[in-house]
Amino acid sequence: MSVMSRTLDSDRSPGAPNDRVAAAQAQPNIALIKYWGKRDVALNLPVVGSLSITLDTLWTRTEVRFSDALDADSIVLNGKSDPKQLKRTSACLDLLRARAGIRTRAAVVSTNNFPTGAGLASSASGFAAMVLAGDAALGLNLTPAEQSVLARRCSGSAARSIFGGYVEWAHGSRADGEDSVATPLLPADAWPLSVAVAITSTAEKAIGSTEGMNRTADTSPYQDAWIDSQEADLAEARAAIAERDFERLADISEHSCLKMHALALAAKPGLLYWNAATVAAMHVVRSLRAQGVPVFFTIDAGPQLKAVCLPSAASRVAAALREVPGVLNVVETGLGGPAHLIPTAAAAAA
Ligand code: 2P0
Repeated sequence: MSVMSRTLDSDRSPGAPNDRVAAAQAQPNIALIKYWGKRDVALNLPVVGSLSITLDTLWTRTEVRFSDALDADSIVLNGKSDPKQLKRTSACLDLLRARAGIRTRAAVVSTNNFPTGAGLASSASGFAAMVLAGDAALGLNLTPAEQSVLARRCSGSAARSIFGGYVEWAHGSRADGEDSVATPLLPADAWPLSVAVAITSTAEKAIGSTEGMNRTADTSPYQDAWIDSQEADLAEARAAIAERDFERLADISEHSCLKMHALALAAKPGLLYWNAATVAAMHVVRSLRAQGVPVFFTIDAGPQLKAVCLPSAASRVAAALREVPGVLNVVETGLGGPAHLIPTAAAAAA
């Protein structure tokens, strides 16, 4: 038995006969057309639609155990009790409890096989996995669209990690947000792409996405331009994907990434998510592309750079990123499938 699974077992609530338990795995997704900004903070509704790719070899595995023996919710993340995550976890469990009409508390045990809180969308895979596991534990029989709506309320980008491959999350127009849901555009194997994640820091980011988005909306002079131009960017990305046109997808994805960062940089105080290695890696990707290598970059609310390329270029791109000063590690992955249930033993052994 590994050290990790011993820790998880000892932290686990003792199983009681009437416990309702299930486990699920979800993968992070990377937005090519970015989500940034909320039109309703309480319901977590975005000001813009977004479009993403779901990854495969990076995952979150989560077990949710509802038990009458518990008098409070708990969360064990990567083998450690994590009180900082408890508020958001309980808020997500509350949504599941409301659906089931119960008040039973739950113990959540979750493991990521990648750094948490460093711009690798651990909240996307984490809350998608939690919603699937909670749904199964309580026998709610939610549709994937309903799971996406619930996951969105827990963390916006989690709406997209319910599905695999290429996914679009609509901003929706209803005040209750029920039409702000993700839908799959194309399965991963219909147009396989490779992704190299250049990890330039494993520290937790100083300013979380929610705070960053709200500061941007309140203070950035570019907020209206961001909202006004998003529909055209989404249409361009959809067309590029439908035609499997890599150059077209590369151009619009880098544009959306740089525009999101320009928007956030113009907040007061400005949000600077890049470090020196991030910028160096951007130049390396641009230089490869100028030499005809099919690759582009995208960067989220953290210092990691994600290079997206055709599979034929994957080893060359990863090798070039490994040479960048300040790049600590490069994780190579492809596009993956939807969030899915797993045996509870698999979550425990993660
Ligand atoms: C995205 N990001 O589209 C954008 C681009 C980061 C930059 O979605 O407040 O953790 O929980 O809804 O989903 C990260 O924000 O934010 C994110 P909340 P979330 O992937």
